[in-house]
Amino acid sequence: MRASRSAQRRPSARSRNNTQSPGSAGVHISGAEGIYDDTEITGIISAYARRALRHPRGRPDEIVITIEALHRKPGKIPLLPITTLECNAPDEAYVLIFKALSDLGISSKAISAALRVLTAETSMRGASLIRIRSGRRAEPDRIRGVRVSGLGIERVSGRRLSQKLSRLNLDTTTVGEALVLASKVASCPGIAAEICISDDPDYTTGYIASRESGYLRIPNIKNHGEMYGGRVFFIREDAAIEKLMDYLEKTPVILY
Ligand code: WAQ
Ligand code: MG
Repeated sequence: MRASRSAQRRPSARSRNNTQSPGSAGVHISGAEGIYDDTEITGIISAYARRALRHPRGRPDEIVITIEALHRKPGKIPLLPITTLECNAPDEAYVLIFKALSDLGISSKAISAALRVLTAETSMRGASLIRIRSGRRAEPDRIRGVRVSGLGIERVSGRRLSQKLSRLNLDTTTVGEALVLASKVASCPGIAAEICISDDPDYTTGYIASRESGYLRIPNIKNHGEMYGGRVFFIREDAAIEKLMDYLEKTPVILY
């Protein structure tokens, strides 16, 4: 699902959230994807529509829902373990981010480049790819970015995960979907780490994820009310972009 609002018809959108960029299809409001059994499809369509129509980023004027059959049997990949770090403010978050990402072998140049993307006025629909040493951006389309798709969670693991998240008093949809996405991304050859800040103004917890560190939640990564956010995948200096994008966007995987 992707939901957007065209800035032309709603000129107030620009001053309200500044997320329009020239030449884009409109202001990105919301997106979501998953792998489901056919009996679940009608239910998930209405859940996605409801989510798009009542989104904290504003009301969309276009919602596109695409349903595609899987032609390949999905690979099975384990979920990353979850840890919540202690963090009380964005300043503290930046210290944690530099420490955690440097430990994963990412240069300060690349970390600074990522933070520029994540806090830019224009949020992207997908993720930016940043090379771990040079800090160079590598995604072919800087407005769309790379959109991770073809991912879902195995039914029993899904149930177990929501129980676990409810016990921890966490928002199960947001955290569950982020954990599934981060686990697929971390399994991608060529990716060293990911950093994410939600673009929702009322969601202030972000994360860093990698195979080595697991899924590290960072509360108060941004202040309440901020419209910026995004995702950056740190890629090895010599990573082949086409292969990487094929895995992230097209290769189906089921997390367990
Ligand atoms: N593929 C690539 N990038 C994406 C995708 C995707 N499928 N979905 C979202 N993004 C990018 C896009 O740039 C969005 O602007 C940005 O991520 C943020 O998306 O454990 O809600 O859906 O409590 O707002 C983190 C949960 C929640 C932390 C993240 O992201 C926790 C969240 P949002
Ligand atoms: Mg969002």
